Amino acid sequence: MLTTDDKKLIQQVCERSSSHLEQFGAEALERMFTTYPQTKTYFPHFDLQHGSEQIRGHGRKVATALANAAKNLDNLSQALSELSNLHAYNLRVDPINFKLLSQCFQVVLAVHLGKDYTPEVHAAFDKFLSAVASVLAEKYR
Ligand code: ZNH
Repeated sequence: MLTTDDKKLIQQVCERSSSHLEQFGAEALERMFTTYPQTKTYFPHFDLQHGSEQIRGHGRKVATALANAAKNLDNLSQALSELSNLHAYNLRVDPINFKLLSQCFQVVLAVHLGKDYTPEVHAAFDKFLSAVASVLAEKYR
């Protein structure tokens, strides 16, 4: 469960990152593709070279979805319901991968926030990204 303090930290970080959504999203994706190459199999139609238009565009979409979720921390299921359908019924991404991307997002935040990426921010994002991942996985059967 996210505490009131967690929610504040998440929203502060998202506001601070709002002008870098594409960059942070793309960096997280590139990090995921390099660190966990098996994740590339979901993107056979993408140019996965560093800085490609598709990575940047998709990075922006994913990070924007997260920023939007951060504005709806009290009703994540509702806020993410369309994305949840998409991942469960159309994309059929193995939910294991949500953890991998979350991990990569944390590292990107740590790199950019530096000393502001405190253990408290880390803990809050860990809970937030896990909550997002469970919503995205909740319609699988
Ligand atoms: Zn995902 C898509 C979000 C994870 C895979 N995604 C997508 C989108 C979004 C997202 C927003 C777009 C949609 C539209 O267009 O409508 N994701 C997301 C999030 C997350 C995710 C938030 C977490 C956190 N995904 C994921 C993973 C994977 C994926 C992990 C694998 C690995 N997605 C995907 C795909 C797609 C998507 C494949 C499609 C792309 C294209 O464009 O084709």
